[in-house]
Amino acid sequence: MTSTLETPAASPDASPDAREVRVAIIGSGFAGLGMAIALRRRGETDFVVLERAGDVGGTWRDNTYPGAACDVQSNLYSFSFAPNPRWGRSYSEQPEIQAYLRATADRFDVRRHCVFGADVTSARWDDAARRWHVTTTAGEFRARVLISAAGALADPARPDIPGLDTFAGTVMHSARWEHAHDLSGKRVAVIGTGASAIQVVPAIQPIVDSITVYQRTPAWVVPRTDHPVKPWTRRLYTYVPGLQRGIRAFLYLFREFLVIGLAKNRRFLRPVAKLARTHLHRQVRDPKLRKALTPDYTIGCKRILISNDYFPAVAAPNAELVTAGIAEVRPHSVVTRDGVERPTDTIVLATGFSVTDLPIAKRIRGREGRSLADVWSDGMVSNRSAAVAGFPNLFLLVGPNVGVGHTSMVYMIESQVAYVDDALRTMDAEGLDVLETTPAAQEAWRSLVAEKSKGTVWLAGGCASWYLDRHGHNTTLWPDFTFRFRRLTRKLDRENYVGVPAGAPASRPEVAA
Ligand code: N01
Repeated sequence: MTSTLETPAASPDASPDAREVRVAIIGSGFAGLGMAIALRRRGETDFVVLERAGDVGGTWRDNTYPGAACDVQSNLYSFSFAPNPRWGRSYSEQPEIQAYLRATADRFDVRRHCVFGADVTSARWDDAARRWHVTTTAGEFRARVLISAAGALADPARPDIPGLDTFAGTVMHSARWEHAHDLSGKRVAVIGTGASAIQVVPAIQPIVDSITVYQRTPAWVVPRTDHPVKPWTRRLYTYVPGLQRGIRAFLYLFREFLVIGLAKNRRFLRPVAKLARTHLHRQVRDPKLRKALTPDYTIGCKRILISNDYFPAVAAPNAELVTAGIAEVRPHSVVTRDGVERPTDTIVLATGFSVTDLPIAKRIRGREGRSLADVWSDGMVSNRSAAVAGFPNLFLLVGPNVGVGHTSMVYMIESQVAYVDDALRTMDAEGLDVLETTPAAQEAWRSLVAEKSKGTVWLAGGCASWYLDRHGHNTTLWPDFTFRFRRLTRKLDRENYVGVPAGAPASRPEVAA
């Protein structure tokens, strides 16, 4: 991105030491790296990636719990422009995905743009200077454009269980695993039965003294068709890259069929539910345990999980599934609502992430000092999941309504990166200082998402999930085929933005009626 624009005067409170950049990207997970690579690939070098940790990788860097792996096939769960013919398994484990992200960052030479240890504590739009002032734990930055790629699965959610803080043993969240803590011989409580829990439980059950799984809602689980990739297949992928691309396309289409059941007509989910019921029936003999593990909501309402070893681990002699609900935690035990107290040495919180109340939203302040969290107090809204009225020159990756449960999030990220990149190129081409979406566009996108969400399994499937906010609205998932999202975000919808040319007086989008 080249620019001939004059740099406006700094506002009085701007730090003279702040580093000036065209673009600041928050986060270096799949989204932040994808954006950084897109900029590099077209020759842009005036940008930073602000990363709070010491390495790239985002959620794949942080989630190192035993058993951490992807439940989307490796051939699909990777950047389209950076296929990896050397995947070791059909479904990759965390270390391999993290190694892939590190290698991809190096290959496209974006690591030099990363500022590690830079936790963004505040980002504030300065209307006079037409800049974002970004304060981080590694210094201050002034950026024309701010791109938040902080992710939805970034900040662990700690459950509000009475007495949890009084526990004398170790409490760790699945996303902040303490590897130095030896679990062998310990009495371990695992709270939660989501995607993380069903990977942790079978990985630690063989080594612990006892494992108690505290289940609030049972999950639908289908078989995992994981296997090592044979060396000759890897050679084929290397020498015939079209083959891997073909398999990727097949996997993409195959998974997209699920959307018919999830979002269009729930009847099409029946075969999937039958598969899951048969899987449970085969793996769990005890009728009481089987009943406790049987969901009472429509499959797909929560993420469909895949595992071959979760049910056997829960049915193991040293395991217990507890459904009574946790009343309180005491210094050496967990007490359930039925009054039973179970002595406990370690508590694993597999309780997910803050998704509908993204912590980064409290730190980003747009016009008039309002934070994204304030603006989103009645639910996250955006235009095309990427821009918010009142927040000029801010773009969001992995923000509202881009989540997918049935396929690779990387596909959605690449759609978003292309859209934001088009916005940046439009600013260049038109010599714009400011680009801001309109409230009307935001309202239109909200209505479109609400309309598409009607009757979907996420709203009508009879479960409570983190896909819905506290008002019961779907503000996290894209409720349609992912290729439709790509079509709608292929190019910047310029008509839905107000642009302010360099040197022109400010103008702001009309407030929607
Ligand atoms: O978190 P979750 P997760 N008392 O929110 C329970 C991705 N992911 O870390 O269902 C008792 O899904 C809660 O119960 P309930 C993927 O996108 C991907 O497992 O709300 N229980 C639930 O069982 C996934 O969707 C992979 O009734 C409490 C669990 O904790 C996302 O991460 C692997 C509780 C939380 O489940 C999050 O998954 C792993 C309380 N107070 C994760 N609070 C891949 O393979 C919460 N729970 C790609």
